[in-house]
Amino acid sequence: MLNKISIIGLGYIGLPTATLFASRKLRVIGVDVSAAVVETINRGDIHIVEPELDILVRAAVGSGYLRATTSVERADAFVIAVPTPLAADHKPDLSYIEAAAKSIAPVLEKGNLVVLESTSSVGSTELLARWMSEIRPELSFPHQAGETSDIRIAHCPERVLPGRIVHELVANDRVIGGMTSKCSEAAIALYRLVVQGRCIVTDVRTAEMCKLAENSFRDVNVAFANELSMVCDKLGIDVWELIALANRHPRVNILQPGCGVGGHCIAVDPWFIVDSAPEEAQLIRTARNVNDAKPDWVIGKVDEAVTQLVNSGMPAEDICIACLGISYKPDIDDLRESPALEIARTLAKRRDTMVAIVEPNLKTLPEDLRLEKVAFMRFEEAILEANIVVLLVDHAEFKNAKPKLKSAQVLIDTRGIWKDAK
Ligand code: SAJ
Repeated sequence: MLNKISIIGLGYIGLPTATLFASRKLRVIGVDVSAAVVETINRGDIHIVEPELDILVRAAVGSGYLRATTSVERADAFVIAVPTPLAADHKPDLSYIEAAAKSIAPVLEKGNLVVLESTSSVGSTELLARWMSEIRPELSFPHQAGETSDIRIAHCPERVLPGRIVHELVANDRVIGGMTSKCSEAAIALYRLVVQGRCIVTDVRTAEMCKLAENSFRDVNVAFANELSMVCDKLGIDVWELIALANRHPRVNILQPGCGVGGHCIAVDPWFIVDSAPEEAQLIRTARNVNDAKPDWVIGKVDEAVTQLVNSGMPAEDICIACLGISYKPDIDDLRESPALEIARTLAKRRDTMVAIVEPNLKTLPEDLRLEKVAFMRFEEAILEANIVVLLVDHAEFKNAKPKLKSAQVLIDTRGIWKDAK
């Protein structure tokens, strides 16, 4: 019976997932290591920006079906949605999964289901089972007892797009990899409560690899667009016009170049494949390197513009560079692995010019950007002040603005949205 569900990790995936189960009138215990996050949620508020999430959290907490806490309690099913960042040398850091496993193990009871949703390197779900079994030797786990195990374990990677999480959590198909058939069946029973897409069963390692392959596919395709943008710049061709033309071919669909690839997923997950198969994953590694190099290329363009202005007689300290957008993609506040933030940070830390940062999705600048000669500005103000305008993120506010820049102002539009601004 699935009466009580525990979600471990109340971030971008865990919190919406918790509210979804709560909206189906299941008792949900959300667990997070941060007391501040727990307190915010129990007030019915949210600590992240995601469309519709505030309404869902308020309703879930208000109805009494969702409660947050810092310590794991007994439940029928546990869903782990903790981060899997990169450690040194681009290796997957599974320490959050290990900590989650070790916090769940003491409260496990016969018949419980544990689902790992966090994006994981191949083999992580089996490791999770081992970590828990070491703490609870009197219970049997699937790697020991197969179909007769006391505890069911499955991997069901989250595949939702930040900005559309609430919709995609319900609508997307789910890939479910149980460690045994019974594990898969138990996981399907859980997800069927909330998912309208199909729940498709596979083995646990294929489920892990499926998620990594999806994000690597996107990374490779964005790398192609980013490489094209640098080639076209060298050859004096408008890359956005080129892509629009090429995409008229019925079997071509080139993605959009930008200032780099960010986020906690696409900029991270391909390295998990490279780590597992370093000799074989040549294209995936190269794509990562192409995308990681794009911010430096943009900084090179800013440097060229600064040199031009200095050569025309303007003192460097009078030059104002406006960085428009620092989140990792449009219309969200998420700064994780953001190439735009990396560019703004590099320019800000030099302290030779002034830097104006515009980010409509943040209320204040991140701590390390609160520096002398760095200002957090409104869009209109920055456009007036700047000598060099660097459009980094295609936020709706910028897309809708359609500004007319003065002839002396330099525009570096990494997203190709201001064709008529100059
Ligand atoms: N980007 C471009 N050009 C494009 C598309 C994306 O430069 O044409 C950049 C974005 O600006 C951003 C980065 O790529 O910096 C990633 O953005 P995204 O919108 O492609 O993806 P994420 O990281 O927000 O979410 C991805 C999704 N994966 C796929 O689309 C295959 C999502 O479905 C996953 O659930 C999510 O990763 C995750 O959690 O793994």
